[in-house]
Amino acid sequence: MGILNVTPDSFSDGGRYSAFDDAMRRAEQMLADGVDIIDIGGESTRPGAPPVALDDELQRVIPVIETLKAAHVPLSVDTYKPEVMRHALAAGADLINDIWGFRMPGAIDVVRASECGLCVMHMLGEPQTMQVGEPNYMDVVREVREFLERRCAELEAAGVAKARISVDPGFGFGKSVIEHNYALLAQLPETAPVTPHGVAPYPVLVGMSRKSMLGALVKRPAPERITASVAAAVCAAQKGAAIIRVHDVAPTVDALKVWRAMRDAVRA
Ligand code: PT1
Repeated sequence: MGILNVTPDSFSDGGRYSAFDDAMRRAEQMLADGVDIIDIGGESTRPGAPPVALDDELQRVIPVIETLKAAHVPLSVDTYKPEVMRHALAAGADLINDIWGFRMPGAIDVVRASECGLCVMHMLGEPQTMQVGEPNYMDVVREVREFLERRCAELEAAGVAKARISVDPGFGFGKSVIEHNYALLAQLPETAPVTPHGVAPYPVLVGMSRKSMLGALVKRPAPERITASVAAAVCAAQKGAAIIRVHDVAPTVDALKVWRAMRDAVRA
């Protein structure tokens, strides 16, 4: 999944891709690099980022969806606002990626009336304040899984088919930079809900690209965390992640080709 920020304050590209034309150029490059899903976002949700007004978010995101429909690549929209979800789906979005896990009033009603895919993410607190002070858990892996279980149960009770849902532990969203994030990565399969029969019905989506959980280790600013991001992507793939949300599509696709060859190898 390639990240397409349509925001003037994007945390890792200095806002160079805020304009529609720049978003299109970046989308074309991602397509050439072998992206499978494009995730379009009109509001930055990194820690401390300011909220964006509904009309501004719509003006950023909708024209990009309408134009990229012609590329016939699955389109995801990164939003928690039910009104943005509704317009995005009407414009042809295939998947709604909600960092709030469809907790905003009206969000479930929008997606139940469609056949779109969903990404249900765990977040403790809210973007403005989630990294202020130390996030606290008794058992981060269990608490993330139980949250995702409750969200999926509510969505399914409202009529959203299980097969439409993916889940995301929400790296960097109310997690301590090292301890919580790396516990979640190390135990990635245990962050996803399972049925009473132990079947894992939900694909896991992860987003670690250029985040501070990498910066804290390699001590580099966000644009220089590409190698660390690729390493994190390979780790996540090995831990069973189905969808990996990244800024840097080309190096990630290369790295995952190597990982996949190993996975698929037969004893020679
Ligand atoms: C994510 C994600 C997202 N991350 C999904 N959607 C962001 N499904 C936006 C930092 O610590 O992981 N999953 N949409 C971006 N959010 C952050 C969070 C960016 C933390 C940076 C950090 O640096």
